[in-house]
Amino acid sequence: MRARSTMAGIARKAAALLMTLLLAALPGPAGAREFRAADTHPESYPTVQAVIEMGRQVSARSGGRHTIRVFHSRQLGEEKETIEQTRVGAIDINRVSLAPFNGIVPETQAATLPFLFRSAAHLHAVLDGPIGDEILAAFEPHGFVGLAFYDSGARSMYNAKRPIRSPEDMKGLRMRVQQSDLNAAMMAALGATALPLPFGEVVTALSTGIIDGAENNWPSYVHNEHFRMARYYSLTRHSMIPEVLVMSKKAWDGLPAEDRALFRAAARDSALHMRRLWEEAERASEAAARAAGVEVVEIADAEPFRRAMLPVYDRFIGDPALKDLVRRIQAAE
Ligand code: GTR
Repeated sequence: MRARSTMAGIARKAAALLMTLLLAALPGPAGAREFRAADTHPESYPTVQAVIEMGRQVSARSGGRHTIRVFHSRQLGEEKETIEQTRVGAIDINRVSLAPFNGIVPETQAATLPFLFRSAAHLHAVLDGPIGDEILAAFEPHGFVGLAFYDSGARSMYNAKRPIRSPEDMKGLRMRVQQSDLNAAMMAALGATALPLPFGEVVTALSTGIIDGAENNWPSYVHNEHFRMARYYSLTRHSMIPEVLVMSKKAWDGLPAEDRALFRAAARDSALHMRRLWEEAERASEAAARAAGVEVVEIADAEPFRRAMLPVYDRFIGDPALKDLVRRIQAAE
């Protein structure tokens, strides 16, 4: 009797094991999978937190079928490299600045121009409306699906040498720029030497003196430790380059329509979540820099900077369709 029940127990266990193995060998329900997302910033940064939030939403809305794993702190590489990896499908989701996309998606140049957006309200009005959708759609022929924009505030000049008050103060400074020809030209137009470098190399380049300074928003300057070496932060607020969240077209094409809608909605919701985090991050980073003794230089009149940078409009926005895009951005209320 006992022997028989032991045999039955073993048979039951073997059947259960067989079932587990069979299930593991089968594809998950409707293409369930983990999506790999890249970000250059550290975990605490608002963009990283926003993609983590998007992942929560995607899991909840897909009944746990899909998850997003965020590789922050450039674990998957610098922005230019992660963009290429996203194009070939090795990375599924990428949160990057529009600037490193300038050479790939021409329309991104329009939103990268200096002194284009007048305020955060103007930027939101443009990006939340049809112009924003048009720029997002422009990614598709190049192997990406534009999902949403994230805020990035205003970028200002900082350096280790001297307070910058006017374009004359920029002369001869070696300034790092994002890897975008437009940004290099913008910096050169001010008389500085523009050095395009990956973001992750800025800290070392500052501490070894390869560069004198760079330009960025408050949170990037503080969260990435640039403020420890570059002690002068001048509020030029010369550009407001949006961040973009893209999905690899390869990953997108593998999704059924209802999952695509789910990813789009979760991305857009994460952008709103990000906006709240962003305002707080800007405030906190500025306060941290000031508390650490950074000399913050108010620029009473940014007009000389604007005038000096203006030639980049004609140089990069020659194409009539791009000209029209810029005109519509400027005209938006
Ligand atoms: C930051 C942006 C990063 C990166 C960086 C840079 O503002 O969030 O994605 O592009 O600027 O200057 O390289």
